[in-house]
Amino acid sequence: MRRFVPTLTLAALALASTVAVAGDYRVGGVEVRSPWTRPAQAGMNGVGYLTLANVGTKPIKLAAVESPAAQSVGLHESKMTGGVMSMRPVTGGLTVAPGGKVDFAPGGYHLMLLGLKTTQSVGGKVPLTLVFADGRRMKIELSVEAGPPKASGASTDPMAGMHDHH
Ligand SMILES: [Cu+2]
Repeated sequence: MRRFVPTLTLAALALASTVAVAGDYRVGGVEVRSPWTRPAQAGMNGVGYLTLANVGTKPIKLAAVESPAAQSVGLHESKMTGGVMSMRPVTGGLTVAPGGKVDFAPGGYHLMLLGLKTTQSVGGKVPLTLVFADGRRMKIELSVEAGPPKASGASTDPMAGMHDHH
């Protein structure tokens, strides 16, 4: 039995190295960082944010997003045009080049959770499946937060300042 010990140790190390930070996900060349969403009532729409990074050697293309917690999930992009914020669906998927990343963040790309089936409260989790063009499916969870989980100097979120006292 003694010869199995090194194998187990290596397996444990390999497992540890794939988990960068709590709440982050990595499958193959795809890394999802800081997935989060805001509190919202059942029946309302929710908004999901995360960073999608390509740490592999081939382009990845996010084709669709599914969630058992919503009627449907859309890929949206917010744009400021003439002082008015509007959003539109992203059609044809979203491609991330090797070494690149796309930030889903307030004021830009976001996941629109249409018709929430249950109320999202702070501290809760919202399950989500990212579906890639090559058929790969990646299950993640958005953590329900009152504001962006990481302080960022150049936040475009008008609500961000209201949560600074946390
Ligand atoms: Cu939207």
